[in-house]
Order: sequence, then C-alpha cells, then structure tokens
Amino acid sequence: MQIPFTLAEQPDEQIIEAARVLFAGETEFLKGVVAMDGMPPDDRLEVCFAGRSNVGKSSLINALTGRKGLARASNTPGRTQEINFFTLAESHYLVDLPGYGYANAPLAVVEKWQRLLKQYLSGRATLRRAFVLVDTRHGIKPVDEEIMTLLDKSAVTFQVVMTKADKVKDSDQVKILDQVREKLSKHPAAYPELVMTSAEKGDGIPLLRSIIATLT
Ligand SMILES: Nc1nc2c(ncn2[C@@H]2O[C@H](COP(=O)(O)OP(=O)(O)OP(=O)(O)O)[C@@H](O)[C@H]2O)c(=O)[nH]1
Ligand SMILES: [Mg+2]
Repeated sequence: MQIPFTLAEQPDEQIIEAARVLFAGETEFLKGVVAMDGMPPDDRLEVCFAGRSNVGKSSLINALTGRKGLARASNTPGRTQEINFFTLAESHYLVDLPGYGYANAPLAVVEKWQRLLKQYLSGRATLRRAFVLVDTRHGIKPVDEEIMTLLDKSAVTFQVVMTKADKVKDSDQVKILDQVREKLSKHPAAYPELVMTSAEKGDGIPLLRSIIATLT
C-alpha cells in the first residue's frame, strides 16, 4: 500500500487551546547530556528534535515555547553539541539533539555522537516521537536517511517537520514534498503526516504544539 504522507490537518479549536495552555507552561533548560548515565529519569512524556546541523531545531523549540533564547539558535553550524533536555510544564521533556552531517566535524566526534544517539533512540522508554526536521529548501539528504533507518531499527515513530518554509515559494515546496514523500515511503517508522513550519513566521507552530499535546 502506498502511504500518502499528507500535510497534517489543522486540529480543532479545543485541541489548539489545550496545546496553547501546555506550551504556556513553564519551560526550562534542564541539562545537556553527553552520555547515557547523565540522562534525567524517564518519568514523563518525551519528544525529540533531530535533523541536520543548521536545519532549525533550536529555533523550532524556541518558537514552540515562545522563548527566543531558550534553545540556543546560532549561525554557527554544529553548535548544539549535547543532547539538551528542556522541561515543558510538569509533564513533558523536549529534547534538542545534536545536529548531524556537519561537514567539518572530526570523525571521532561524529562517531561519539552516533553512538550516543543510537543509545538514546533505542533506550528511552518514554520517547513518544522523534521529529526529524528537514529543510524545505533541500529535502531529504543521505544523512537524514541514515537517521531514519536508525529510527526504523529502534522502532521509534518519527514525523517529518519541514523547516524554513518561509524561504521557499509554494511551487518549489510542492516539488520538495514529492521528494520527501518518495523517500519516506521506504521507512516503516515514518508517521504518515508531514508538518510545514516556519520558526521565523510562526507558520505550523500551533499545529506542531497540538501534535505534541495530543501524544499519550
Ligand atoms: N528564514 C528562516 N530561518 C530560520 C528558520 N529556522 C531557523 N532559521 C535560521 O537557521 C539558522 C540555524 O538555526 P538553528 O535553530 O540554530 O539550527 P539547529 O538545527 O539548531 O543547528 P545545530 O544546533 O547547529 O544543529 C539560524 O540562523 C536561524 O535563524 C526559519 O523558519 N526561517
Ligand atoms: Mg541547535
């Protein structure tokens, strides 16, 4: 069966409101983790944000929480070097993963991250969903497919979130989405809906909040 990978539908008002309330709750940077034994206790619902370096993970977390400086967003690719845990209200962790595919990273560093990432993705019982961020200008690259394969193997459902939609005109978005759908059809752990976002303009942010708020 062909999975369509449609754009996620706008949730109804009630859900949007519940999501707004959740994300209006207190958010705090809890800790940056470099090894499994540094992980906070898995005592609440958790989602993580993965994606190539510079794709906009930190910016998206800032936009979701409405706190500009929460997750450090920078112009320097590869700057988020740890698995960063943020608390959302008393009920959720938002997890900012180190960006991958940073060309200048030394091999030893890359291998260390890959090991930690693998351990995290396969060993975190409360991880409900991974959001894999894909730059709307570039579509899915081979390094994205690597992490998707890892998520398949770890049986972690992942949902693709397109970032920086403000930088791409509608007609080009259509082409990129076709490429994304084609690639995703090969990944059993891919959630069958996509989300278009712009952290800059706020597009898709209430929708993504709603998706997170309705996870159980
Ligand atoms: N135009 C536009 N720029 C964005 C958007 N989201 C992020 N950016 C820019 O993209 C750059 C990288 O954003 P980050 O949020 O730091 O990316 P990251 O994925 O956290 O990067 P690493 O932590 O290095 O892996 C910054 O200059 C952001 O301002 C967006 O929606 N629209
Ligand atoms: Mg970052």
